[in-house]
Amino acid sequence: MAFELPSLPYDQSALEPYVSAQTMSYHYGRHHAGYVTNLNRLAAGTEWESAELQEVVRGADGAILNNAAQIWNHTFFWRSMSPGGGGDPSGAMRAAIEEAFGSVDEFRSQFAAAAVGLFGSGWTWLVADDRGLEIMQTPNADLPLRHGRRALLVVDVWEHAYYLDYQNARAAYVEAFLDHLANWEFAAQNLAAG
Ligand code: MN3
Repeated sequence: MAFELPSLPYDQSALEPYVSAQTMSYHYGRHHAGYVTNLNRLAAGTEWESAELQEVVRGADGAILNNAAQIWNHTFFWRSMSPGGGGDPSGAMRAAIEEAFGSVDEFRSQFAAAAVGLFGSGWTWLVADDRGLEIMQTPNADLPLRHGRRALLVVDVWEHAYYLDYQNARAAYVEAFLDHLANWEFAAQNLAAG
């Protein structure tokens, strides 16, 4: 069975004005879709051709891994945002953040600094492992699953994620993510699933 592009959890204009429909049309419709096209081409005739995406992400390497990981990462990223999201988490999610970082404000400060400071292309994650919650940086297509950690929330800081809307101002994009987009309900579900 071919790898497929998962549908978006909302309309392409749903995150405006923080992420424009134009950005979504390129980011989802060209970049995310492109990774699916590439993976199907690269995996054809290999041991990965009929594998589940998660198995490919766990076990493959090289270009097959990179494209599979980017499919996984983007699918997780769309779900890490929601219309009317952002602001402070509540309930168990808030308690876990406060335990790990001292306060929600301190978490925001550390997360923003990490996302703004990541050199080049990559992802900034909130992850969980047996030590608790941490902020994790991954370059390019890399992801927490490859490092024994569980993803709770992610922001894509590749330039294609924000350049049409924010140009070089990555800090403004990250601030919009934290203030208006971060899907804390999704993060809480991922926390509870552990
Ligand atoms: Mn991207």
